[in-house]
Amino acid sequence: MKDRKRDRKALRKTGLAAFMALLTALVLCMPGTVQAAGPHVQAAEDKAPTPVGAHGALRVNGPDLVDAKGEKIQLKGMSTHGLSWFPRYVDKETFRTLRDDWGANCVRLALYTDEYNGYCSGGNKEELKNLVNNGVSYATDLGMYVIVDWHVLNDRDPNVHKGEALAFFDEMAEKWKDHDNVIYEICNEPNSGATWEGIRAYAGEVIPVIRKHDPDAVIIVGTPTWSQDIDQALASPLEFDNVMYALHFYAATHTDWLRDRCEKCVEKGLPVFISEFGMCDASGSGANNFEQAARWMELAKKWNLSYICWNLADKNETSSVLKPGCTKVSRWTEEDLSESGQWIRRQLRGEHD
Ligand code: IDC
Repeated sequence: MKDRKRDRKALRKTGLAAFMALLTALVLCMPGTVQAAGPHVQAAEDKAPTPVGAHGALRVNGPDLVDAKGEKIQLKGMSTHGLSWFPRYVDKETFRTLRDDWGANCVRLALYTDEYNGYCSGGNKEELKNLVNNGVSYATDLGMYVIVDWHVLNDRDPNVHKGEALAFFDEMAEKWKDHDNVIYEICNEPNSGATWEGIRAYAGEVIPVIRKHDPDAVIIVGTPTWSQDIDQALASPLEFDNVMYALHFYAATHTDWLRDRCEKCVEKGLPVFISEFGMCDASGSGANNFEQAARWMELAKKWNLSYICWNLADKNETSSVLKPGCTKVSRWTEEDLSESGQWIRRQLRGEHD
């Protein structure tokens, strides 16, 4: 599979190089066009590579996420809010602004399973799948990594909607199997009594369904207690390659004790992915605690942990990065951003370092 992808990629590259050479030769042979052609060809070469263009297919190596060259890579970006409630941010220009102005290399598409109008609770499945598919296409066009997030929350235990999860991931993985940029997150936050044993059993069924189509896709697995109990995953990890375990934090709620757990697990070799976090408390609202958030970011930097911020919407809650009532879906100014939005944009741009 990997070889097939590589061959295809090499072929594309060779084809493109040959085409560019031919084009350059043709243009240079045309009298009077040399002056005009020079800077144009130069400009095309100068164009910065996209994140996926630069890093290619990712895989998990020990605790690290690494790129096609085997070098460590940190994914950083934004999660959408629930796709059925805020579909308008599934927009190519939204993602472009996140990439070019915010410095994000990844977006996460949050597909709630059991909330109001969730995928398994009355939502329009075809419309929701279209949103996910469009999101993946836009991210692909822009050379960004994209996480397809099966957003278990109200359902508590991913086994509740396991049948639908199997059908969904079967369809997604078949559709996107040739894409190097798609990451599957198979259960956002098991909680309230959902055990690691149960999650393990669920993962043991869902992962093979994805791997049947895409043997080397990176897969993120949620952990008990709203994706905080990564120590349970360390005690009994899954027997699959290219798997990472989700750790979620909300900085005003989860402080030293969860950072300590995180560090201990990573030190022992557990691949951890912060696929959701907020600077406020676990309700998604309340006051932001930027001091605690900054400590989390230090930890992420130290261990090269990928992180995705919750949430890209203009909902009237602290964790939304746009001010309530902001109608723009892209090219936001500082005034369009909430306090959270201003902070995370600076963080992603590296301005806090
Ligand atoms: C919250 C949203 C809120 C929505 C609620 C639905 O911010 O607008 O009404 O979900 O139950 C999580 C979850 C994430 C939560 C978020 C804040 O993954 O879905 O979003 N949170 O509560 N885990 C910890 C916090």
